[in-house]
Amino acid sequence: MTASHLWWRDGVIYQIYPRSFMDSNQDGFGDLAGITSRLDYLADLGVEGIWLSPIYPSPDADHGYDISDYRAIDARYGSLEAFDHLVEEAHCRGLKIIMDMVMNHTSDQHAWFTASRSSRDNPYHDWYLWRAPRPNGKAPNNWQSIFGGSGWKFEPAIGEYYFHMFSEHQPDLNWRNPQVRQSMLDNYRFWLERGVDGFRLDVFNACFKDVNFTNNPPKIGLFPFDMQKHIFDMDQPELLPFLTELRSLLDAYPERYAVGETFWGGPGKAALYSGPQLLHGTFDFDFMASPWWRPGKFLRAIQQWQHALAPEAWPTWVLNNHDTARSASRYTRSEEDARLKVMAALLLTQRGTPFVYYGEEIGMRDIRLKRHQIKDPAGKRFWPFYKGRDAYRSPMQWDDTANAGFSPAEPWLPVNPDYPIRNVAGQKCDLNSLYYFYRSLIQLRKKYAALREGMFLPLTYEPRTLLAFLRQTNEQTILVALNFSRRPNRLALGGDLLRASWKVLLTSSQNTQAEIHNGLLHLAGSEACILIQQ
Ligand code: TEU
Repeated sequence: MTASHLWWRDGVIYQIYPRSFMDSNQDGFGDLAGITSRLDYLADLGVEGIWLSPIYPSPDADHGYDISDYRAIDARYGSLEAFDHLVEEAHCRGLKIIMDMVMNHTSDQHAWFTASRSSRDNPYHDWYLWRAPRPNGKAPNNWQSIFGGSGWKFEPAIGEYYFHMFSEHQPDLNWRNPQVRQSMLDNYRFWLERGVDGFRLDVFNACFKDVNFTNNPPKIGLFPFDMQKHIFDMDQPELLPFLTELRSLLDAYPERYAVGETFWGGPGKAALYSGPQLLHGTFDFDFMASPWWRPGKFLRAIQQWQHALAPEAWPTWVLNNHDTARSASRYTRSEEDARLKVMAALLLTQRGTPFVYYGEEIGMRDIRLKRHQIKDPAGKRFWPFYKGRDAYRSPMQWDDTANAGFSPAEPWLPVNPDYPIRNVAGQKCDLNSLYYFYRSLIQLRKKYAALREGMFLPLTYEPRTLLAFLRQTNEQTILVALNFSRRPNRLALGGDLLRASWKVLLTSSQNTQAEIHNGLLHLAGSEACILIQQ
């Protein structure tokens, strides 16, 4: 790699949900040795970074997002030695490792909280958000838990309530206590010293709360959490200096990276926290949240995100993660992958860092679960109105052997029954597969600077069926044309674009019609086509 190449800026990052990726010790639960055994697959796909959802010890009230020890590995995943081995093997292949850091809350089983809840005099008591009841005995204010109900839980032995923005087993830390900040920075240092290359920061902008615990004002919404303006329980001004401090720590090591999961907000909010002295990147979920198969929605999300970011900030692009229905299930109802190729081309030709969620590259669909199969606490609580997030966390489909080659034992969540026809091994044998399309797109990004750093220039405004744009540097012009319709479509080229001569770099269609006749670029139904000006 050249010195000007930065893995987190120029490469693609792949998210692994570790318990579902690969099981090496035959207990039906994915582990670190399993991930290590599949690094060649990831290197061959062409990604450059791997983000691991939490692998720390956890009682699993929220599947690892409730951490009980920030400096160890949960025994179900392996050990610190297995982790060091994974990092070493990843680095040998030019792959970087990103840890998930949950700072807003810990598990209620964390030693800090056990001490904190033991008595009001304990030195750790102030590490969490404890408040006396109101005179009528009720919760201190109207703040809610996003997992349902009041965010306050009464602790009779203490005579106080503690706050939890997520489940009651995830108490929120008191970020105004300097020892909390220092301990968390020390946790980062621990992993940096172990060779970790970056961090994904879970709901980082919820860390500080209003110092006076002021009630949030009401607003119209569907769920109680949605029926408040979250002015006082997140996004406090004290967050920015902390992010700067964290950035200085990261910058003391070469090429380290931090990407923040902006909680509850659109591009404007996400943009506040990314920049040269802040986080390297933040997520804007409007791109992912576009619920309809409408090119105009995607174009607007792209433009709003670009517009919100300062020129020196670097965007991220996400279509899938462990909290949201898979794009394959959002945009298709069958086993047909044509639309998924259009989405892949959209994701991987943006200016910014694309994130790919495990299985997205083979078009994994959500699984269907019966009530007794639900594992996600949020799903258990809200069934049948909300079935939780298990559906998009099912085991990776490696091949057509038992349990999709994920494990010989019964997996912790069911494998999608479509695995005999949808798996990595099968798609690797088919040059027209979605897998090959992702791989080819990633290769194109590596080869053409315009796709990584070029300007984004839309060619279609208010698009209804066809989204087209240029990616352009001084030396290269690349045209991306995405036909959102199942019918053939045409893009009118004018001026310089018409006079130029174009070569097709990649198309998703076996019946491609990507030819220019009389100023019109012809596309087959659902064709995604990438051309370069010669
Ligand atoms: O997600 C925060 C978040 O926005 C989700 O809780 C979202 O509101 C929810 O999934 C909708 O169903 C992060 C993690 O990605 C998530 O897995 C954790 O549950 C959560 O934080 C708490 O740590």
